[in-house]
Amino acid sequence: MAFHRLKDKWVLITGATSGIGKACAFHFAEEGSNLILTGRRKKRLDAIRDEILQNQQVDVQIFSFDVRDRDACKDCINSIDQPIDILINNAGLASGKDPVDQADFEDWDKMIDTNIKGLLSMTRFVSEKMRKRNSGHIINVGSIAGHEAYPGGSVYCGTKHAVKAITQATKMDLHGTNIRVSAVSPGLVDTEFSEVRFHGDRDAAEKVYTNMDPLTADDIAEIILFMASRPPHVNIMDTVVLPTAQSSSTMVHRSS
Ligand code: NDP
Ligand code: 8X3
Repeated sequence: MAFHRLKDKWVLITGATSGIGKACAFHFAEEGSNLILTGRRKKRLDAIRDEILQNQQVDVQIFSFDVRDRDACKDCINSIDQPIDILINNAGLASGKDPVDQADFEDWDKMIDTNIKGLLSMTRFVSEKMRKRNSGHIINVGSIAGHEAYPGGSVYCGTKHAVKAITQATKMDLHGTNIRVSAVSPGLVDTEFSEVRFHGDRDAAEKVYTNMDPLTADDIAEIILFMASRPPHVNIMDTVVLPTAQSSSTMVHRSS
């Protein structure tokens, strides 16, 4: 255990069934944090909870719901008795990479409703409680796509630019409280992200990470852990983190 400040804290992670959210679950549990894990795939949540409970002396609660369902977000937060010390707004996706004139409207709705509105709903319900306690930390998973745009990313990049703006405005809305608000903005991370983006096309997904060393979900979880474990007077606003082989959204060095 490296970060004593996280022991016994309650950490709610959205999108804990895979990738960055799942890695956060294991890393925070190792630090002695209690977990509230959410995502749509309940079997995965069950399995992750069981594995953590076999290895760590922490409490783990699971809630299976879609963050696009605002009532479900509200029901989840209202049914949690413990104070949520840290909210990790991680659930999100890219769906498609088509030019704006050819893109699919369903893809757009999925990204906007999950990455923006889902994140906002969770923030709305949790921050209300945090303000009453004058304590808490909201950590939003943004992206390099929130700092720059790329072809085929009009809506995904738009949603992540929104996450950047929402993070900044949330910090301002909670100005004068002890609540911290942060974002982490990764480049290429090897998770299920690309498989989801390309609608299950594994070949297309694998090409994204071919002949280069991408970031791992653990790399990002460690940064989130670092943010969350700073002393109460330290608020990291954002961290842009790229693989060494990546210099911008569109510049990726491949070995052959
Ligand atoms: P994964 O696809 O591995 O994980 C995404 C997680 O989000 C899953 O747990 C999924 O759970 C959850 N999720 C997606 N849609 C919903 C929904 N409607 N309701 C509830 N949960 C949902 O990808 P990553 O771990 O890479 O993605 C996590 C975050 O990181 C996303 O916000 C992504 O935009 C961001 N990011 C990813 C990068 C990358 O290169 N991988 C780089 C920069 C940012 P379930 O399907 O069970 O609901
Ligand atoms: C995910 C990274 O470059 O695919 O946010 O947009 S990228």
